Amino acid sequence: MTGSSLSDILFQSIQSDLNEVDCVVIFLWLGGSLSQNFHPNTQGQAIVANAIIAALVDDLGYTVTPFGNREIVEDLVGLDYDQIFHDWAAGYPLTDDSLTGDDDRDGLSNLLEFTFDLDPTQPDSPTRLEPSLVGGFFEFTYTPRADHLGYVTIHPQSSTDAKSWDDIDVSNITENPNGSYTARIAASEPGVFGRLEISVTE
Ligand SMILES: [Ca+2]
Ligand SMILES: [Ca+2]
Repeated sequence: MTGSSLSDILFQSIQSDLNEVDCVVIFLWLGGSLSQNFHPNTQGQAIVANAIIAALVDDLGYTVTPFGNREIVEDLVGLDYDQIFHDWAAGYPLTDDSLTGDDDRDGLSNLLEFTFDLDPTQPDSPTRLEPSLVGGFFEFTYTPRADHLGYVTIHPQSSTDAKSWDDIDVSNITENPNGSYTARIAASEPGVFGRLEISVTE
């Protein structure tokens, strides 16, 4: 880039109208001539682009969709986003090595076995959240495998009817020193339900 600094270009872009800004930001960072010195096809550049997009959305109210994790890894970096799961599954003689496979028929999908560091070939007791009542809150503790947490997202949820579920607020989720997590649900009549929703982080 010569003649203009990046901040100058962004500043000028922000003075433009919405559509121009959308186009200029993507063009600038992800493959246009102005980005040639920025090695655009890297995960780092995508993350920087996301930071810029987030600023435009948060501060200026623009409608721009950030890159998803899978989009960054597969489309921009050219790697298999699911590689960490495939590597884990390859360590076992699985007939069905998909996320939903359950070779040992213990009711826990391979994704759950992966998340909680279980053996997908040995039946485990389906993990039950055993709550305790502490100060007007039901608490339950779970222990995911730490190095698998980037690939999976765990949402502790609560419900009053076991049909409609809400994410438990982060203020009621504590990471413990041993790597476990404790979620709390305010006790109420006639009762409450708790569960963990596990999904691949996209
Ligand atoms: Ca299983
Ligand atoms: Ca198992």
